[in-house]
Amino acid sequence: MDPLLTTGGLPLDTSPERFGQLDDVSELLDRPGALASEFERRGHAFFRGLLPADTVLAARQELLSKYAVLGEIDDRWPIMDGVAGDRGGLGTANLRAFTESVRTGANYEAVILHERLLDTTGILLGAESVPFSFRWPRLVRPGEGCGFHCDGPYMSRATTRHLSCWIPLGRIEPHEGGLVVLDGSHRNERLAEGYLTKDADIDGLEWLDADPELVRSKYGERWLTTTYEPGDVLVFSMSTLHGAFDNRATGDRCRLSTDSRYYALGETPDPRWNGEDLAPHGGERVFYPGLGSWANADFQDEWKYVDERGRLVLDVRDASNGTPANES
Ligand SMILES: O=C(O)CCC(=O)C(=O)O
Repeated sequence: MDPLLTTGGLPLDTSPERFGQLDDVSELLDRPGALASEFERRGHAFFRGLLPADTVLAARQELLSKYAVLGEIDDRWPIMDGVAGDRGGLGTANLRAFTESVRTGANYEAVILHERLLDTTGILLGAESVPFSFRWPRLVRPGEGCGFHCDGPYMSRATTRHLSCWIPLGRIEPHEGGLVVLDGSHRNERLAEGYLTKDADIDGLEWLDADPELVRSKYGERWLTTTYEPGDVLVFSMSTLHGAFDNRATGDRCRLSTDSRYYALGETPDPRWNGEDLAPHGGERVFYPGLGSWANADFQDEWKYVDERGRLVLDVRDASNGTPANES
């Protein structure tokens, strides 16, 4: 029997009319016009093996070794297995410095700045592709996932000629925390006229409803995912609704992936994520996903307050309904 797929603890209906597999569109790479039209039509494009697997696995090794320094990864097992640790160093580490080091590692950059990725996103953007200054590497611990949302309200303060790439840094089966997109959602009028007109910071957005069946029936057709392999890349538009399955991997393994954004050369990108001295979502915060579940109120599922020395403030402010993982 296939493992249970859940989002936010709720089971997903995997009957064929509600759930399916992502189609690999790699064969369109030598027909740029057709590829761009397909992306426009579907709101996403999945490429199997776009990047060299060894480049991706070198990034995995680099990132997991860094997370092991915090005790996030237990190196009594092979680092590459990504087994969750006791997080013993998390309370005292300077997370501002740590997250900067993760985002700027040479092997990590070799993935998100890879020529094949820039060329491919360039085809989809219809212009030379420029990476956003900020990047979003993610370690997702057992039990954690990502709520449903579109990237538009978080990324579209300036140009709308931009897109998101989600890249697994290792093999990820759906039940191990794979990304899931809602087919048809990018042309859903209800989203276009409501949610997608908002600015996440100004309007204080949280995740959309947690119930996958409710979200599917309101905004789209079928949930799509796959078993991701190192080298695969999923590209999606700012109006494509997506989330990630809860990580229910055996052996306490973490999911490691990265998401990054690219815009068309000549456009002005969202200043929240571009330029120097960024302070995303205001205040003293670092991108450190997980450790609890707050429906993303005040961005807390992904952004954590730190003190003046970069140390995690575990009791995240205003987490009135939150459930920090260490209190469960
Ligand atoms: O990897 C995840 O858990 C979520 C990624 C995501 O939401 C994104 O790439 O926009």
